[in-house]
Amino acid sequence: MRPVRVILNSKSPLINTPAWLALQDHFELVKKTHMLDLFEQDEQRFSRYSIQFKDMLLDYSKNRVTDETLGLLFDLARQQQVEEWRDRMFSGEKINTTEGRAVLHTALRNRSNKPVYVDGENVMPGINAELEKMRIFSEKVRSGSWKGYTGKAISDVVNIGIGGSDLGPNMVSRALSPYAKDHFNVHFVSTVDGMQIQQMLRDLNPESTLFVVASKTFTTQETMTNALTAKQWFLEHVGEHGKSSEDAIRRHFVAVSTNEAAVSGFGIDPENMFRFWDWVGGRYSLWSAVGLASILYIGMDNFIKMLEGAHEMDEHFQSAPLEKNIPVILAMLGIWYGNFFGAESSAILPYDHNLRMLPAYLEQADMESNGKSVDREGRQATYSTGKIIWGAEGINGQHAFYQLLHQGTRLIPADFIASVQFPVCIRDHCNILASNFLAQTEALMRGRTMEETREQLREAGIDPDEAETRLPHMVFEGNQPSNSIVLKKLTPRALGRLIAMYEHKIFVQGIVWNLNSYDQWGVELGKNLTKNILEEFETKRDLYPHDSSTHGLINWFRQNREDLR
Ligand code: G6Q
Repeated sequence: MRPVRVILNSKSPLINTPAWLALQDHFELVKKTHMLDLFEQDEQRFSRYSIQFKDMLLDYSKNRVTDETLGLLFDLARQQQVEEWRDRMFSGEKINTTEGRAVLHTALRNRSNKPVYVDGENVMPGINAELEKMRIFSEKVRSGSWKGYTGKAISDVVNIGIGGSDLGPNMVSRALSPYAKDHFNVHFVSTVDGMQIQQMLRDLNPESTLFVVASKTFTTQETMTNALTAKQWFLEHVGEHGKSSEDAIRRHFVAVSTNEAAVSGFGIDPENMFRFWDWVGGRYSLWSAVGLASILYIGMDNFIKMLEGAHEMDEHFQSAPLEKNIPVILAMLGIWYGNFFGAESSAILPYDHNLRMLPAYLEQADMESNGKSVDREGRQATYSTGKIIWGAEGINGQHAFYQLLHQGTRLIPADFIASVQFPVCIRDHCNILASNFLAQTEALMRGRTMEETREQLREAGIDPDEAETRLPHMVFEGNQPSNSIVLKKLTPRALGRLIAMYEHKIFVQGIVWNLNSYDQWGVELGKNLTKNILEEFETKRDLYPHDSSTHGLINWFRQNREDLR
């Protein structure tokens, strides 16, 4: 018999705490309440359960909550010391205990410039110096005064990175594309599937392409492989022109990293390295030099506006009472559904084409942060933690998966995100998009009763017998919760606020569940086993024991690829 793999001597006490038990009791009383009744009982429900913050409106009235529910949820937040932990994070305390690190992405956008200390050192001068270095560099590139190895200006930036070193700047670049410079493109390479980089390089001119190799560690397998492929491609072209490769690399390769030795080892001049710090987690790094590709695309002034927007949300999060605190409200609603209703997932549904990457970005931000089953003290979490986050551009989803939201058996709370003013408003596109956005949350909440459906079928002239057969299939239970997050316009500032709002929501949930949201040990094991299998492929030998499934799969690759035999 194999030894027990994990020994967790103790269990996290959360579900036996007073605030949790009170919510459990309350849930039993209200779990069947329909939101439509709550709206009918209270004409002020929208104004009482919505908050305007700057240009953003959060309407959380379409949730299965009453004042009592919210009160109990805030009691839980207080019991779990959300405010105390929040202050510890902002002050630079090492709350990422398993890695011994502070969690200070908020310092990167600390536009007040008030000192923030880590190990007795104020981190603000370093942050400001790096911002200044990025401003100077990005202005040179964007103005065309930074020349490539044949004297051409840069027209294309390729960010080579993965995970936190890809999703953030990628999402920001898409979101703020209306602010980009004309005839200036940004591309993102992340997967080690050579298809992606090959297709991209085929369309690029090495004389006017700048590569940003973004990797906190500068050891990530996928990124370093892509960076070497890009370098090789580039040097082949430089060779054709008979230019010095060292000078050419200096003009076309820059690095974003915390690892200077590895950057130099790769052949990138440390002068061309943009730094950040171990207290910036990968999935929280878009505010740091990891944002360089997006800065080159949208310009430093717009990037600073995004930082300002995020800082505004930081200030709101730090100062608003829990009852009026947007990230806290969103977090506690998520806990209500996840831990009491048993909702397993939560959807992110932007009605704004430029926010199409937001679901992918938030999948990482949320699931890598709170996908944990052990609490901060190493005890087993006996309650659900991070929910499955998923989503897509809402209007496309309507024609694909919304059926399940409307009539499926699962409860899936959703965030509907829209902008009121669009950068492009051709003919009636804007009104159609906005109407769909509004109608979907209404339909999810309201549903359609048996009587209403019967009446509609009668009005449509359907034969009564046929109508009775169809009836059960056409009824909508409704009572599906949603938040509407409406931006006046998707500006850099608004985007900054939006992302910071989600970061703090994730933080609050992590605190309530007593997790360390800032480590990610769960990504290690697969990486280690990859090394073993890669070695077996390269040496064409069986070096490590595997289960019969993995062994069989390895052999299937070998049988079907001559070079592996
Ligand atoms: C983020 C994760 C992960 C990380 C990537 C890339 O929080 O740690 O997504 O960003 O693995 O790591 P490097 O930046 O070190 O290449």
